[in-house]
Amino acid sequence: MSGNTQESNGVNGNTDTIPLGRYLWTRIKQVGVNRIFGVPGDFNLTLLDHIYDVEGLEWVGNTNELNAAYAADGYARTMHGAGCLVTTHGVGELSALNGIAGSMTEQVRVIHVVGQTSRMMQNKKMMIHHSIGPDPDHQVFNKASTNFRVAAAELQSEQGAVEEIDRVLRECYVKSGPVYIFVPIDIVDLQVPAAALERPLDLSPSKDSKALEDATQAVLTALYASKSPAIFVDCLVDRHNAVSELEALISKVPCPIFSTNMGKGIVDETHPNYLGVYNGTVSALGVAAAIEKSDCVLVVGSLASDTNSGGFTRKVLAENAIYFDANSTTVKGTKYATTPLKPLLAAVSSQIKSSQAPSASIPALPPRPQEDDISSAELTQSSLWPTLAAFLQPHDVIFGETGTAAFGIPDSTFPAKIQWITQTYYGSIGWATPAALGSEMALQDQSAAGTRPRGRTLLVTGDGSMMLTAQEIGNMVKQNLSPLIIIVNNAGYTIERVIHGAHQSYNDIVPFAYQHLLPFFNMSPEQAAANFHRAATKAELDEILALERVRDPVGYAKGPQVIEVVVDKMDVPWRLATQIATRGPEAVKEMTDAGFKVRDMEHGDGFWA
Ligand SMILES: Cc1ncc(C[n+]2csc(CCOP(=O)(O)OP(=O)(O)O)c2C)c(N)n1
Ligand SMILES: [Mg+2]
Repeated sequence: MSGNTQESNGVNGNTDTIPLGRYLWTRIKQVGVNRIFGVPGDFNLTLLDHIYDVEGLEWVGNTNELNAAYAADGYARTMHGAGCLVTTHGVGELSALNGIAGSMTEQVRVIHVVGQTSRMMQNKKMMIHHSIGPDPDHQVFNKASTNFRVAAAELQSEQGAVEEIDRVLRECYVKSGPVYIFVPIDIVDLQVPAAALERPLDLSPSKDSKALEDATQAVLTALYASKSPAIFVDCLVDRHNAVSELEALISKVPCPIFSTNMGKGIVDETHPNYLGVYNGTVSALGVAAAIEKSDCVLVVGSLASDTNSGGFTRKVLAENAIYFDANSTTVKGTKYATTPLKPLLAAVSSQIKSSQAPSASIPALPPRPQEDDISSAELTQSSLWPTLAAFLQPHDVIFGETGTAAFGIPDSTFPAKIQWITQTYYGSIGWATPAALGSEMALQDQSAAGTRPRGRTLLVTGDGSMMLTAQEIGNMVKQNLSPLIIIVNNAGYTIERVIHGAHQSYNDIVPFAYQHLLPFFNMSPEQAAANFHRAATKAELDEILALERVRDPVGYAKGPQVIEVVVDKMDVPWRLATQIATRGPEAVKEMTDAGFKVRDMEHGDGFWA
């Protein structure tokens, strides 16, 4: 931050105090947020006014609050910083809550600012609109989000408000999760001291040097004693901004590297030591054997949900593992607390002595068996994902929505420098579309700041998921963003069909005519026709992906490109069928009776038994 008071706190005039609303937005801008998502309401309007007074901060606005929460989540993930949304008392904040819950469980930094009723209305329990019943407790909505946030500033006075705002912004970064800032409407324009804005917020985790040193030594001792180390990378490495520290460690310990479904792309998948996704029994041939024989697996940033661990079928024993978790480290069963991931990885990689570091050979994996439908002219799940992976370019951000996409994409190997974003643990369908809007804005901000080349955003979503949040495509058109929106049209909820009720009507959906999406959102008919593409065969998809405006939608700069890909409703990626098969023989019988193909996991002599 500069030492110039007027510039750095955004105050027009050298005053000692500024309105609380102005303080809030200035601080939020200072921690790296440039866009504010949300929906106006009469309890946040005057608060929103102050956004326009902060240079470089932009109001985006969304089509509903759930989408705003998803967009803030996507912005945060792509920025590797925080996202922010504003909602209004009750109706707005509750609508956002499902999105916030996803950010909570997936450890994404989101700042949720809520414009509340005035303190007088709250104290008198007035029956103000959006409240619940007679004699309403206006804080009932605040209470509802207690378990979905890492911190909250429940402002009730301008006194101490500055400290509270600063405290929760720090918590957002350090704990990597959502925070709430509740602002009763009558305190928005009260004056607070401006001086704090001159002091940059410390956003790095507090260090316990002794704990870090103890854990580092324990890690090094275990590593030096190991004969066959392996590195297993998961998504929390990215979330806790420890990717460069991990890369430093990888350069010092030559050994096989694996990722998870959610951790793909963090490690360069073209690295000669990278062997693929380890997902328990739901792994490509040879992968499970290669990691499970290691006597020291460095499990980094693990988020071991069922969907990210092959239905809990991983077989890495605690006595053969070092867990580098967000805030603690467990070395072969002994836990060290207060060891944040980033400084710990930095300490280990800087202290490791190359002369003592073990070096493991990299096994050759058996060739990948081919699906039996590989020669089909029609588009299939088996061809779609490798085709899309081959289309990726360095610096792209690819979103895989919950559904066949989230299970299909992990089967492909990415080029270097791809950011893969999926919400595979929380799995709230509809999330990916607004999140992709947030990502596009983050990519714009980063390229404007020169911190990242302008990659493309690829949104890969299902026809079922698209229905929940399709309105946000209108916002993409309005903002002239350039995502590639790839919609898997398989006539319904295929991922649910493969779990149960393959032919039940509850797994059918409202069919959309996707060619009308862009014109409906007011793109001109000519432009919308040029930006809409449909592929039912492999040849058609190849042709679309070769188009200049699809390869370079950012350079073309004429709004989103929509690519509808048609696949059979009973076609599923082998990883998904195999994941369901981990539930046992009855699940396999139900799938095969319904007509799905299930891989023979026992013998591994082909994907399709
Ligand atoms: C908000 C929400 N509602 C319901 C579900 C249950 N659900 C999980 S996946 C899915 C269907 C996804 O269908 P689609 O997007 O078409 O993907 P496909 O598997 O067909 O490719 C549903 C309904 C959910 N995860 N989240
Ligand atoms: Mg579908």
